[in-house]
Amino acid sequence: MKVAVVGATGLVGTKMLQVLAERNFPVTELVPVASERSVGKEVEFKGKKYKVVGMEEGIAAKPAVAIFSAGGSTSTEWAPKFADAGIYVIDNSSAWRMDPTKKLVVPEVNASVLTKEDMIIANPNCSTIQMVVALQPLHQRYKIKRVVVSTYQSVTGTGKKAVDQLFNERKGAEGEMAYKYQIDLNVIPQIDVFLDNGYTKEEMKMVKETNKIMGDDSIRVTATTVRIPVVGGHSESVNVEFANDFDLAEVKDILSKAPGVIVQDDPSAQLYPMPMWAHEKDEVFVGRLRRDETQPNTLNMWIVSDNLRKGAATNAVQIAEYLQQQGIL
Ligand code: A2P
Ligand code: 11C
Repeated sequence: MKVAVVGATGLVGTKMLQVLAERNFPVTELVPVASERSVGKEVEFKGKKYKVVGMEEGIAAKPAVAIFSAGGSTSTEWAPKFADAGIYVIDNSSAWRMDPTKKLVVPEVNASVLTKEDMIIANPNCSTIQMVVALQPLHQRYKIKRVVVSTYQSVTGTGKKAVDQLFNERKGAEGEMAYKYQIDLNVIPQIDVFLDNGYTKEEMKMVKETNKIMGDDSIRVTATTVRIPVVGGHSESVNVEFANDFDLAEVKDILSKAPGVIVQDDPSAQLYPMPMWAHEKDEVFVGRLRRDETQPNTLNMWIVSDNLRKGAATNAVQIAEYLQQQGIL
């Protein structure tokens, strides 16, 4: 299958190429697409070099599917043009996520909503993806009423410029600032811009996207999203109130059987998920499972995942795999 990766020179795009190769997605020809600045540059895929092309040429190449990670404005402008040419688009930007005519998909949770009519499919935000993968199996059993989440997010979520800022600061070197403030030896309680309600855009993405993916607007979500000087993955402290009571051993059992989840939870061995271990893995790691003793039917948990993989590239490739399994691609 001919596959285009739009934004192939970026941090997520590069990860897309890696994940497509690792998972042996049946790519017969790769079409790497980026901005005019990168046209003619080469990217490597499965030991072969491919020349980067521009948007028009990407469409003219007629790939079966195009996986976009080139920012919201690029997706807004170009995804419909690819779709009009009969190319399925899996879009990692926030451009189409809340559009009621587009599906927002985490395969472990709601792949079944997809049909062959869905030419533009939205890939959710990284911090939402890892949370819903862990919440969905518990929601099915105990019904979630309310979620309170605080995140500890990797600088890789911002892009290469932020990774450079962190390591420049660590070396004491001058460089461009991705954030308004120093990130090394600091914690920044702001991800993306502030909205009128005093929350950041990232926080409201976690609220709205969770309801849409889980198909249940009755789940109340409140979020505080925070940038920390870490690479490798996002971590989340999640407090979940259920309608029904739960048994902690059963919670562990449900999560350990849930698709895409690995339970790492053994206080006696000081075992819990950490970004250091989640880095370069495709799964969502869950631990620190314990009852919230301040109110009934409430669980505390700690969720970690590689934001560039399950939070972006892996989830997008899994959507493509699903389309292929269904004979849509
Ligand atoms: P380029 O490398 O040519 O700028 P990141 O999120 O790591 O910054 O990567 C963004 C990706 O999106 C890059 O591959 C970038 O290409 C691509 N991109 C940015 N703007 C455009 C655009 N207007 N058209 C096509 N690709 C774009
Ligand atoms: C971050 N979650 O960690 C952001 C990055 O909507 O896809 C991804 C933004 C998005 O900064």
